[in-house]
Amino acid sequence: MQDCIFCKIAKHELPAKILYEDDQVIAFNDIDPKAPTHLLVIPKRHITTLNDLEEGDEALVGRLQVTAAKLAKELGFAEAGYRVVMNCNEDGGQTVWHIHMHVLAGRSLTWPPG
Ligand code: DGP
Repeated sequence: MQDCIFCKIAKHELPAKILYEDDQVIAFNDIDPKAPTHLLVIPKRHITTLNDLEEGDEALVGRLQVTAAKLAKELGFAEAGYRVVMNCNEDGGQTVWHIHMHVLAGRSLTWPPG
């Protein structure tokens, strides 16, 4: 997608603090962190919302979660704990139209979220 900022980050056309990358996913620091650690894990392929996932995307979605778990261990917050969130559409709070997994850590997170 030509105007998608996350596609541009995935293609290294926009700067981001990249923490992990493979052929299918990339993880980088959120530009507007809501916790001491706030990462985004995204598929490199453009998928606009969670509603656009299709049969066959199961492994890709699993890879996002496995990447989050790997980073949690590598960055040292796995044991203390963290939260994974994926927002979908306006009521879900989505503002960037390329699916992404938020990984929040580094403080005690309240529940329920606002
Ligand atoms: P959401 O509201 O769930 O769509 O989350 C979008 C997140 O993306 C939000 O926490 C801020 C982050 N974000 C928006 N633009 C950029 C950017 O250009 N670079 C980075 N690293 N993060 C961005």
